[in-house]
Parts: sequence; C-alpha cells; structure tokens
Amino acid sequence: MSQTLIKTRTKTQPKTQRPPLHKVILINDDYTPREFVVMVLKAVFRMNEEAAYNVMMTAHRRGVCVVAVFAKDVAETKAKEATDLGRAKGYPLFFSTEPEE
Ligand code: TYC
Repeated sequence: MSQTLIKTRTKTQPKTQRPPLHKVILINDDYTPREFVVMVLKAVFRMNEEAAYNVMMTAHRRGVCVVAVFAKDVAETKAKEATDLGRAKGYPLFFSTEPEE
C-alpha cells in the first residue's frame, strides 16, 4: 500500500510583512542658505512652505531632522536628487538615508 505525503512549504515570513522603510535625514551645515533648503524640501519632497521651514529649522537647531520615510530605493533617489540640487549651486547641503528601526 502506498501513501502520498504532501509537504507544504514552511512560510518563513508572515504574508503581511512589508519591506522596511528608510528615513531621509537632512543634515545641517553652516553655508547653505535657509531659503535654498526650504526650496529643495518643497521641490523634492512636495512639502508646503510651513512644513519645509519647520524641517529646515529643526535641522538648523538640532543638527539633523527626519524629512520623511519611503521604500529604500525611493528614499535613496530623493536624498541624492536633493543633495545634487545643492551641489549644483556649490552648497554642502546633504541628505542621508537610514533604515527605520
Ligand atoms: N545652517 C544654515 C544657515 O544658517 C541653514 C541650513 C539649515 C542649512 C538646515 C542646512 O540642513 C540644513 N544658513
């Protein structure tokens, strides 16, 4: 007599798990004009004037500020776009990314 054993695949991840988000972080510097930082935040991160000003001032006062969280590739692309806008003007403006805990 033969028996058929059907082994189902053991799931290692629950179906609801999402790829981890990454933070885009604005770094303060002494040279980039405040209005330029606000312009970049509005252009790249679609922030309104008030939100952009608040993020800029938080980085200015505390050294860093989380701008937003995105999927890894989106966070990296936006951080590079924003950093490149400053670089094109000769400013040391810098946006970094890091995984969200
Ligand atoms: N500290 C800059 C100044 O005083 C303004 C600035 C704010 C630059 C935030 C970068 O991430 C930054 N002109």
